[in-house]
Amino acid sequence: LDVVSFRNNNGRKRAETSKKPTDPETVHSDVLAKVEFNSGGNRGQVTALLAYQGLAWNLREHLMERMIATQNLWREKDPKFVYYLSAEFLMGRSLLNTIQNLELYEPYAQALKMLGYNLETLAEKERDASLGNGGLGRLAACFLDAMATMNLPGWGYGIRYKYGMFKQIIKDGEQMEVPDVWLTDGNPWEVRRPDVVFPVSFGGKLKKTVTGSHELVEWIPDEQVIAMAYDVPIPGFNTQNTGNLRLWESLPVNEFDLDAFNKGDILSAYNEKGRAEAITSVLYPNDSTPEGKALRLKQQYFFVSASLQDVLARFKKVHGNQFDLLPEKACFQLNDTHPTIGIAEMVHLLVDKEGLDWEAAWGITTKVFAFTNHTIMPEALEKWPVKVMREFLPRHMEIIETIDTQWQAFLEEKLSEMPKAEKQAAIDRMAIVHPNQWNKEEMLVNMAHLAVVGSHTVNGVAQIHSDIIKSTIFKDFHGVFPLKFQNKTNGVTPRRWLVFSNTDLATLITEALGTQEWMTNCKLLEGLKPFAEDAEFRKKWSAVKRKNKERLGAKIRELTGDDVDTSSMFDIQIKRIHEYKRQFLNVLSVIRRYNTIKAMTPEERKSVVPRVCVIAGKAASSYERAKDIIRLVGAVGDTINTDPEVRDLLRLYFLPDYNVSLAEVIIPAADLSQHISTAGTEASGTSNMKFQMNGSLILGTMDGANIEIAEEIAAIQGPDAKVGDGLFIFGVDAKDVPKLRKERKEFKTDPRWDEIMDMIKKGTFGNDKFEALVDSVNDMTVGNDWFLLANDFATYLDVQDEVDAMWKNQDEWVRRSILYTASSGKFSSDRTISQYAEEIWDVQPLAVA
Ligand code: CBF
Repeated sequence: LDVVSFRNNNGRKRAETSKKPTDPETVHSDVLAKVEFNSGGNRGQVTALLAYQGLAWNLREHLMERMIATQNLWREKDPKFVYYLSAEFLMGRSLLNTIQNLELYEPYAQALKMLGYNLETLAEKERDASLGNGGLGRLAACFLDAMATMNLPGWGYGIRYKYGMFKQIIKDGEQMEVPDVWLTDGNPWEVRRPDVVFPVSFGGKLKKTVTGSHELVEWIPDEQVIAMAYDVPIPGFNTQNTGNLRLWESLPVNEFDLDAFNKGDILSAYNEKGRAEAITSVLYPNDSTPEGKALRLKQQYFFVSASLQDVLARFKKVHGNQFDLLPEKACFQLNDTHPTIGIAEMVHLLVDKEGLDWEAAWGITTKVFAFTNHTIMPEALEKWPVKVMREFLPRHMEIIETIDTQWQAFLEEKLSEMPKAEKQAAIDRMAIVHPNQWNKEEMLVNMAHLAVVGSHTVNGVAQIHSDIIKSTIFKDFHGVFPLKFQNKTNGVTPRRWLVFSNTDLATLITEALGTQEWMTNCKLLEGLKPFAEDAEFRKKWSAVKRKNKERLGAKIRELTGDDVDTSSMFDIQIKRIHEYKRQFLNVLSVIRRYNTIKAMTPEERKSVVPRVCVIAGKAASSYERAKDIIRLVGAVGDTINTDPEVRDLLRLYFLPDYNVSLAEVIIPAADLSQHISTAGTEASGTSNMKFQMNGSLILGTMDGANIEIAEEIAAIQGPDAKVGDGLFIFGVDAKDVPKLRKERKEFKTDPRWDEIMDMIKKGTFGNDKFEALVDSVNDMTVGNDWFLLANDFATYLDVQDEVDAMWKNQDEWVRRSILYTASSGKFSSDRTISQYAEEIWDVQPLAVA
């Protein structure tokens, strides 16, 4: 690669390829060449789709060039790598992200103009790569961005789902799920790698041969598929380094059964192809809800097996069979329990394929895996029936049983001081294979327990969450291995979530700070603090917000047909629909607001703060209660938005098909954002961080990362500020939740609550009475209203009043908004990743010079 150096805007020395296309004419002719040669398109009639594809193919070439340079350097220096194993990568769109990461906006925008297109409009042609459900998948995408930007040797490994997260359509108020056919027009951002293929096996039986004291186990599978790699280059910002996301597609060993076809059995001729391709067909659309399908286990094993084989193949090219060096060269981060079968696969590969003895293999395995837990929702902690595991992965089931036996023997010794019964109870609680608590006949493999036992580090994703896992789901394990447990508070990439999606705010920040260095060193945002006191600056800050609100207003018009007043407060709650996230509570307060306005005289109404409330998010397809909530939002919205007495003061919209691209429009436009989960239930949350960066005030509970956001906002205000100052905080404390749940029967509901429940039950909103939803929070039995909506209702209404009062003081509101952005530096994924790199992975940056 022909490399030259130059100085960029920040005055820092940086390397650049000589091929960087900085003049629009070159870009224009390169794109036209792509249109012609890659797709046979006509230069004279470049359709929008072809223009987008031509541009993307052209950019991919630059990315590949950089990626190859990065890989060559890493191959030469042989540093330690991290492999981020994740069943989900919620990437969103790539076009603008790539152009802006490569700092090529001007030449590309101009080249497109020459083709008759506007870059932003064209960018909307791209379908989101929605290979994830929500927070966990988006976190993985932010981490890849940070790893590339920080020059860290590392790859992501996942699944190339043919159908990603379903498209949500709202029909007659109901969520309908439509397949996400994101690959129909091809995916110009990936490179198919028919040269990178591995076999992945399932089922069959074990053949054992004993020689002396050594038992050789041979797995004779009865099903095999081929994993083929697709590489997706990941641009870093302000660096040559380009990372890689390797996604696997499942293919049949034999495409077509000619025999069956010749016998006239045409459908059977495709059987093997159909079975193989099914493995990577669909992303399971569940977030923090259970999914026990065997196909999901096959998906998990499929991508993990291919990834480990791939890493070991590269390792062996350099180090032969010196596997004791593996921990110095590789760390595998398990993104939740989904890739945990990798622990058994590593033992299988080392023992059965490479001939290591068990002790050596197990020693290496426990030094290369690290595990992140992302939720304490018990139903999301995966447990596979032994029967299913044995059927599909007989050798792995046996390996897991051996791990469990040795683990329990270790515990016997470790806990030998304990009274016998107590010790046995502790061992049973920590067992990897244990009976199903609801059906003692059935044995389950507890994947979280396997992950804790097989990993050198276990981390939660926000301080409160990391503390909670140590005292709840992993309490016993923490007692045994206190040093294994860490916290790594999540972070989000400031490039996608501020610099590129809120370009006007980014420009204003750069002007104020006199440098764009904050884009890779977010702590510098603190320099905005004095500007919060500057009336001129506040005016500019508000003008940016207003422009972003107009952009969202146009989106609302496009999606609902309604115009909204952009001087109203934009009050937003966007996230997966789940009972613990309490969108229902939000709707209840909107109904309360509606009732209050209705009861006012026209004169009184003049003092009401106008609000446009927006809720968006998808419900898991089988989660009825969550779907009820969507219907209720729609029904209440229909009533309010068409009521002439109220519609100028209050609106409620459910925006369909929430995804990364929609979030990029919504977040910069928010005045207020709601993060109102029951304390102790949201592991971290990451949209709260994105809203904070974009200067949206936060209404929330002391839960997940809200707490650390509150700490940062307090810190920037000075030593006299208390945690919570500057935010709108309400709700019970996490530590009181168990007790309050037990006292549910004695709880006296607020009369305003009762009034609203009666309204819903009477059918005030549409034709529906939402019985099941209302019952889920009202029937005063222990265990009902599990997420304590009734308990938090009154303080929630009080804090909403505080929000209104603060809005009336716009100077103070905008001042706070600036302080939010100024204090958001901690929540850059660069900070999170540097902590993972130093404290878990032991991986050092290595940049292309
Ligand atoms: O850690 C990333 C996110 O993961 C979840 O979305 C998850 O799927 N378990 C959690 O619910 C979020 O709190 C968390 O921020």
